[in-house]
Amino acid sequence: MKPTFLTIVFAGLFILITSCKQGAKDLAPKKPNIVFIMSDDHAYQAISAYDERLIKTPNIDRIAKEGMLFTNASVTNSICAPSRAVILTGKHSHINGKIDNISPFDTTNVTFPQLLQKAGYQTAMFGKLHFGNNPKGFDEFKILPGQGDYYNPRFITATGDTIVTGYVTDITTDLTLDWLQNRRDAKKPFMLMYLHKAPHRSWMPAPRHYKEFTKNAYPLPATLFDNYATRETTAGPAEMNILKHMTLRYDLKITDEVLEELNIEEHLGIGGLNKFNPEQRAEWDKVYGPINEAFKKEYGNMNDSTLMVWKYQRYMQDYLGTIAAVDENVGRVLNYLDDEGLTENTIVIYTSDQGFYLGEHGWFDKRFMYNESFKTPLLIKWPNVITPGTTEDEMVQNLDFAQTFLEVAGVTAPEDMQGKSLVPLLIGEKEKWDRDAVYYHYYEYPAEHAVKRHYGIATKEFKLIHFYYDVDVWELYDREKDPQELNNVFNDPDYAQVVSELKDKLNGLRKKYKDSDSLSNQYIQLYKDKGLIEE
Ligand code: SGN
Ligand code: CA
Repeated sequence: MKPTFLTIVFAGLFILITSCKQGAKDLAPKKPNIVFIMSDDHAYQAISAYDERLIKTPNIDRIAKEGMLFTNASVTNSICAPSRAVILTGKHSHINGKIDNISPFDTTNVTFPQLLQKAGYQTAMFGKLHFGNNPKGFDEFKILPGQGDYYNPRFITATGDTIVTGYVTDITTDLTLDWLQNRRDAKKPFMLMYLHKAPHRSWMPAPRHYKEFTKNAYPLPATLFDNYATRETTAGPAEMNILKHMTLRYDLKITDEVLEELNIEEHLGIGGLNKFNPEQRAEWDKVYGPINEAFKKEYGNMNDSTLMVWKYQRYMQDYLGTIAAVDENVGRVLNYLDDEGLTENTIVIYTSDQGFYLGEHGWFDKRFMYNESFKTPLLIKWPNVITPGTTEDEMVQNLDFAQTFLEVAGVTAPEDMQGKSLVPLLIGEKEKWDRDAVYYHYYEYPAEHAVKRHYGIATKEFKLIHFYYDVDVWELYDREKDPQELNNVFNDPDYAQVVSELKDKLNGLRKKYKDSDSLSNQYIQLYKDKGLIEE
């Protein structure tokens, strides 16, 4: 933390505290608490503070209303566990080693919770981590194994596993509130990571929401029928098209009986449906039974385009239904902070591990550096510090959280962290923010969804991407003229100058962040060593 800022915030808090009639024991200035809320695959398009077309999220929006909405926040590698590793370490994937969902997280990495714990913070984590090993630096954790289940989920704790009956989003919140209520040490500041599984595939809402959401119809995205022209060898082969790759059974909850009657063969399993108890199953069938009946009648008359629209609507109903519970539960936590008098001295962050496609380019899933999966929602409130209702369009990344939280706590960040503290933006000293480009690198290929390895640079105006390994393709997007990224202008002579400048800038960023072709080759070799690709 820069001394001037430290002085201002702590002096402000000191005045605030001493001016209350609380008595001498509370006179010491308090470091702010941090509540880091993250959901899994929550697209910014599905938060009404960003976009009102799909769903109302009043509780999440409240964070922006009372704080700051970031309109240009992105991830460095759009996939779950790598994003979490970047957040915890403040280092790019190629440095922290967690390049994909497959490789284990190297627990010798230094993480910000360890440093906060050492500095006197009480720390806790609840919900989805997805590392395959337990988090370090936490006084308490209850985490889902792997992806976790929507219904009756199992949690891993330091003292063994426990299965809790009910709906995962509600339970993750119950565990969080139980910790705040019963084990929080009022003498210490705390840092809480409250991490939702929802709205991850296979999108199973709570009964109170699927009854309501399955009746809804949603506006179609403009690029639902994208034909991938100018991106034939990159976007084209990806296996995440709603029509072609989203499954009727696993994703859209059409039963085996109906599929059999219609002569449709599918290989993906039934997902979370086998986790129901009989009461939950009966409640589910009451709503999804009639959907199955209707599909059985209509299927024969569907063509590719009507089936695409039907699938998109079913997808949105379940995906958005899971978000309704996330929003309600975020409200429960915000209300708890209010009721306990904690709001004033608590920073609340809402974000997602990455963005997601809600039918844009015909897709679901993420992984690409294209807009909807590169951009991630970010809302932060910090009473008495952030001016309420501020919108911030600077390019920030998940890479920046570690250094931000360390600065807030007055802890010097290790030299080798690669992000930038967001504190200048939070306190309105925008002139101190000098970043004009961000770096991205995705690795998990060959793998599910077939998104090829790529790295790239984004400025506010342009995006330059290099796809490699089994292709050697460059793409350039003019983000201002072509925000939907439909037109790759890399070979357009009008952009030759832009390409040349951006390539230089990209090389500069790769040097700065210590990424290189030889490192990329090492990570390819890792796949060969593991037998994930052939020699
Ligand atoms: C699962 C999903 C994929 C998803 C990955 C990664 N398939 O494998 O659709 O891309 O997780 O998601 S599923 O059949 O198991 O649902 S991530 O958020 O964990 O990175
Ligand atoms: Ca995710």
